[in-house]
Amino acid sequence: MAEEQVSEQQIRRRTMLSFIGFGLAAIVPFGLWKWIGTSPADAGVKRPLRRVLEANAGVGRGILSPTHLAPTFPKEQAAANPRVNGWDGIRSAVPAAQGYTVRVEQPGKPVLTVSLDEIKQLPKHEMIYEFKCIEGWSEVQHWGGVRLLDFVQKYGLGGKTGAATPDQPNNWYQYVGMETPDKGYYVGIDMGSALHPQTMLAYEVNGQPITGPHGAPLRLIIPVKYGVKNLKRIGTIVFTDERPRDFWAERGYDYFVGL
Ligand SMILES: Nc1nc2c(c(=O)[nH]1)N[C@H]1C(S)=C(S)[C@@H](COP(=O)(O)O)O[C@H]1N2
Ligand SMILES: [Mo]
Repeated sequence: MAEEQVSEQQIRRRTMLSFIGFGLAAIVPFGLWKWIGTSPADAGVKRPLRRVLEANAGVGRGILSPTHLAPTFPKEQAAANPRVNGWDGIRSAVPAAQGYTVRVEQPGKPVLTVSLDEIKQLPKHEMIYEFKCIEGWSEVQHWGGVRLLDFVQKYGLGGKTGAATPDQPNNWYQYVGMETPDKGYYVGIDMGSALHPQTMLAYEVNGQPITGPHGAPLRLIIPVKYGVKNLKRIGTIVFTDERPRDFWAERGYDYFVGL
């Protein structure tokens, strides 16, 4: 099936799911609504509502599969000067690409240090897709780097025994957490989304090394999530079953912010 047809079908499916969501919202009895209103808040969101958000994230995960790919575009459509948004964790001097290392942690394993040069040994992928910020803008952008999936395979990461593979979810750690070197920005991502074939450790934008404001020398590009999860300037990567802290979830946004 052509890629365009696939995405249209998925859009229809998702539209249907949101209608079901609205339909359910419409029949929530008033008593229940009052109960929601009087229950304690969790990160600024009433607890029953937070449960709904998390259930929705579950629905999202169900739809997510390696066959669900974000649409891609020809190079000519990519923004020449991609928009910049968000400076948390990247206000200090831009680290040099030369000699840059990422710290990788996993329970019961010694800390692993991987250099950018080593990461660049993995197969390079380029991707032109529509980056979406939760604040209401989107832009077709051109990123280059390696698949996070290839990275976990190469270094035997993400699984309770060995590397996490897409077909063995029972072996996965549930989350990957990422932080900037100064810990000023941090995200948590469910493993299914992390292992998606379009999720990338990116070191290039428009065929050139990533610039400071876009997260030099290495950032996360994850098309199945809104911009907030696309952490710039990766310092640490952690695989864990404990939900990693997340900068914007702590400020009231949905934890999963899936697309
Ligand atoms: N370190 C860091 N990464 C970040 C942010 C940030 O403030 N600090 N903002 C996020 C948000 S909200 C968006 S929309 C994207 C924007 O990426 P860009 O500046 O390359 O467009 O980065 C994400 N990653
Ligand atoms: Mo954003």
